[in-house]
Amino acid sequence: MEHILIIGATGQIGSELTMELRKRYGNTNVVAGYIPGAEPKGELKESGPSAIADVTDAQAVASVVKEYHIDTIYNLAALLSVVAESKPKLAWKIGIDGLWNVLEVAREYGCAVFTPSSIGSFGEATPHVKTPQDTIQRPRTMYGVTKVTTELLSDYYYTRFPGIISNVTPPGGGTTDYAVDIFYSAVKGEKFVCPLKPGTYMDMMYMPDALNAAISLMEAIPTRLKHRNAFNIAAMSFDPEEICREIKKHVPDFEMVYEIDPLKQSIADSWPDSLDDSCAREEWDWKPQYDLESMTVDMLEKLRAKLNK
Ligand code: AKB
Repeated sequence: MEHILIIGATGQIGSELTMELRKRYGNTNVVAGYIPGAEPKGELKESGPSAIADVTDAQAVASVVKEYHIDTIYNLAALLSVVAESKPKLAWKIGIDGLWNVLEVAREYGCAVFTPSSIGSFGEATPHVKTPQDTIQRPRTMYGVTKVTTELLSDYYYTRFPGIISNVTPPGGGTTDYAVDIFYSAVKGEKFVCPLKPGTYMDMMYMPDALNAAISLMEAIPTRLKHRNAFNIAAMSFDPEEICREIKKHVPDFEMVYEIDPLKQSIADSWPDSLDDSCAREEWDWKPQYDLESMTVDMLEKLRAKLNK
């Protein structure tokens, strides 16, 4: 990886991945791709080049790749699960037509591509506990359909991300987002209204581990990889009760009540409770650094500093 383009650089993962790649590969070698209306700001804007790179416009992506001699593309453009249910056509246009454009440009210019899949690529019929690397994938959500199609469309490498928790850019429109929102409520001293039932387990990951996964896989030794489909990666699995209990250890007055959102609940119920990530561990030494305990400490500390609490 010498010259890298991040498509979706101002989104939840993109904003932090761009800065991490600039740290590792040099500021001028990492281009922050964005769409009009979501321009980079602050450090993201000042620290390196940025360019309009809308996945729905193949020409625009191709001209950025050409201008900056790009050899690696991280394609992070997507609508998250809950939003995709209300805008299925747009979810397809961005997730699949967009990916097609990226793959075509990558083929023409000889670029490697990373594009994330998700626990959303699984469905009701998938074994929910320790979900195997190779298993049944018949999701009923539009988000899931685009993620399975993404996996089938591409021979490149990618990972199935769990819910990503970060203290920098908030996510928008995901089923796992409650696990980010809960920290903001705790730090602001507000009661948290949880949209999912107790006992709803999902895999989650702290952002530093997600960034490491995305970069390590692109740096992996190809001959060690036995799998060419998306890798399961995991770090922790918890339900609303467990994360609430963990936060209460540090914020004893914290309160959580339940008001179930039927759409989010049905999506969460169709997703695995926990993934088996042993193939990623064996084939490219995947190993997360954060568990629920250490993530909670770090999230609360960073959010308190950010929100001046
Ligand atoms: C979502 O909840 O939609 C995402 C995901 C797990 O892919 N965070």
